[in-house]
Amino acid sequence: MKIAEIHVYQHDLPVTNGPYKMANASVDFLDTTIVEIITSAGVVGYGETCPVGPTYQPQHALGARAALEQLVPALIGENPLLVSNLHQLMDLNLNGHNYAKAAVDIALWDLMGKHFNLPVCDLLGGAQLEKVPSYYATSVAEPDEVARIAKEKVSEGFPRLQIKVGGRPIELDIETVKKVWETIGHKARLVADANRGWTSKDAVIFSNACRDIPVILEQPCNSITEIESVRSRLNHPVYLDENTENLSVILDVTGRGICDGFGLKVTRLGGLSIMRTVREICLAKSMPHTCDDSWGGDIIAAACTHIGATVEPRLNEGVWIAAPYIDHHYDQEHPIRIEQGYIKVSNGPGLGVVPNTTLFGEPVLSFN
Ligand code: 0XW
Ligand code: MG
Repeated sequence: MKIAEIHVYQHDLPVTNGPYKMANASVDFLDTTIVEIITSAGVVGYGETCPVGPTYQPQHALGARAALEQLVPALIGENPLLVSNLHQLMDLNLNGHNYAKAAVDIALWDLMGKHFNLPVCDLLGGAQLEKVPSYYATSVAEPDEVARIAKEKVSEGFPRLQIKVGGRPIELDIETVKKVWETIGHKARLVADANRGWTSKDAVIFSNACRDIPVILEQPCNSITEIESVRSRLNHPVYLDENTENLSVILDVTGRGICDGFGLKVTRLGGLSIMRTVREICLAKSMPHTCDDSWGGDIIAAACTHIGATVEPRLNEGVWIAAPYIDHHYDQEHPIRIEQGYIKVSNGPGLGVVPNTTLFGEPVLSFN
């Protein structure tokens, strides 16, 4: 079996009830990129990568498609089952750009699952759960509004809430998290995600003001150096998200004990192959982590759910997907959605999602 064709599609995902606001980004619609790999045996695999706008992290949608144009031709004619070899080949054709390579990687895992008639979670080591816990992430908003949404989401069954903070006076962030805690208490686990938006001074002020609230601080400041310098002055656990750019960063920060866990993004790290390695490192170091992406439709949601299902439950911080903010699914029969705070793991072959490609129009890039 050989890779016979690769097509790249562009698709817009409007944000329902948008904009979605974070400390460093406000988005009304997301530009997603879908990779379709077709083999000589007629097996088809799908991957996706969808940075949440151009300012959340250095990765952006136009960059993903430019990188794919550079690296995809080298894959034609290769054996799609040799995923590690194909990563080496991609690296020989383009340095970095893990988030673009991730879309290829995810498509290869989907294809492998279909070829062997197994769900991707089985190929990744086996699901530990039938339903994966999800979490709800609020937009940066007024304290009363965030507390109202938090109450609603807890009553829907979400076991964890991520409260977006940052990009405004720290007093408002303190008030927001206090109001949420007064409203929901221990009914859900709490995270305050500043998305790099706090100065180290803000982080210390927040942590002192909210000393008695059990909340994780996700990516409080911009750089690892800032977080490192402030960590001993914080009363709360710290998770890294945006700084986890690649495997070397994960090895460095776990080795030096810079953080207590991670908010991981499958595509930023380079796909399911690298996530599997990161999962093992986190297991060895007892580091809790999520298996998310920054945005994307059913393909990326399925990929996150499959890897999320394989995480030891004690370390599983959940799988965030964008479904609550998206008005359509790629696969009407097998949509990936959250029900009472949890996502069912598909047991169909591959990712378990068969996208209706007519939604995406003509490919923007095609190679054969
Ligand atoms: C909540 N998320 C997983 C989705 C948003 O795109 C940002 C992200 C995060 O944790 O930073
Ligand atoms: Mg985050």
